[in-house]
Order: sequence, then C-alpha cells, then structure tokens
Amino acid sequence: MQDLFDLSGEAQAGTESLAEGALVLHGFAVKQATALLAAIAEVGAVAPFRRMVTPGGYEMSVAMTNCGTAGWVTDRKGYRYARLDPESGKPWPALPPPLLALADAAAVMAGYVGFVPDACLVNRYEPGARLSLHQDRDEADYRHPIVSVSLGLPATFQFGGLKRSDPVKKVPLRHGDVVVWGGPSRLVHHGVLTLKDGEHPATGRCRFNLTMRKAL
Ligand code: MD3
Ligand code: FE
Repeated sequence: MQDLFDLSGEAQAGTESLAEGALVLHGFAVKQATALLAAIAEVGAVAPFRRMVTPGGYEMSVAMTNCGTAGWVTDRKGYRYARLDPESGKPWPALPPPLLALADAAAVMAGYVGFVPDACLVNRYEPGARLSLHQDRDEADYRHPIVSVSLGLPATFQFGGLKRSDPVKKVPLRHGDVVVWGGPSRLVHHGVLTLKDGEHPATGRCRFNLTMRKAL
C-alpha cells in the first residue's frame, strides 16, 4: 500500500477498505464522469448494449457491451472472453484513453503499479435490473486486480466471501465511486441488488458500471 493507511491502520479520508485487497475510492471519478460517459456513448454506438443469455438460458436484466482487445460474453455455450463482438463479428472498440488513465490512477492508489487492462465490461442497469451473486473468474491471471467505476444512479453492492454461502456485506456505490479489487478479494462473490427507480443528472434513469480487467 502507498500512504493510504496511517500507523493506526485507518484508511485515508475518502477511501474505505471493505476487506483485505478491496478498496473503495469514494468520488474518485466524479471529475472525469463527463468524459467517461462520452466514452461509453461512443462504445455503445459501435457495439450496442445488449442483454446476453446465460448458459442456463436466462436473459440477463443488465445490458452489456465491451471495449478493449477482448470482451466478456455469455451465451448458451458458456461465459468467456472473445476478441470479436458476436453481434457484429468485428473487434470491440478500443479502450478509450480516459478509461485507461482512470484505471492506472486508481490501481496506483491501491498499490498496484503497472496495471494495464485489456478488457472493459460496460454494464447498464435500468430500474429493476440486478446482478446475482457471482465470482469473476474468466480472466487468465487472478494476480491482476479489477478496477470498477460506478456512474449515475446509486446501487447497493453485495460483497461476500470466497464461498457462495459466506455472509454478505451491503455497500452503497454512488456516482463516481471507484473500487479496486485485488489480492485476497479478487475472487470474492459479489452482486448488485435490484436498481431502484430514480433520476440522475448525468445519466437519467440508469446506472453504468465499468469493470476494467486484464483478461488475456
Ligand atoms: C469483486 N459488476 O461486471 S462492480 C461485473 O456494479 C460486476 O455492475 C458489478 O460484478 C456492477 O462482474 C459490480 C464491483 C466488482 C467488480 C468486479 C469484481 C466487484 C468485484 C471482481 C472481483 C471481486
Ligand atoms: Fe463481477
């Protein structure tokens, strides 16, 4: 860790340690929000948001798209990273520079130097959408952290343990909050409770979440 923790083990103002390796940077992306939302709109214009189907045959309530060398996809065949958008057969749009800059800055704050994501999953939640408890384990090397950015309407994030049956903590995630998940927290179960209706000045009736990963 850099200087995030003082000698008493207390986190720096504006940062909250959820568990070992999981650090919330409250409001870290507020200033970049306009640039990030513009980048999301550009990605969505090339690779439209879509509700993918799980291997079990359920359509996800969260709409997703990707940018980067690889994108996370699911269909009846399973979960995986794919270099081509299955809807278009073309590569995903490149990772926009504002996303790369934010991932680097947030990772450095959490003590990860040289984190260079090659994939960003963009999730769009409309009121009623949710993400059930899961692990992110389709990436090649779990030593790399994941950096997540929340934009727009607030959501309640669930943060559990390594076993699906472990107790879960509820954590509110608001516009501009960034979380770095690494080390012992990289494989924890997590999810997002059903998004409540509301209106956000930056996004309207929706929440976006960016998760930047080193997938390949
Ligand atoms: C903890 N997204 O895309 S972000 C996902 O708000 C995902 O859309 C949620 O879970 C969302 O896979 C949560 C927080 C998050 C992201 C990745 C993690 C927490 C994580 C990976 C490992 C551990
Ligand atoms: Fe996840």
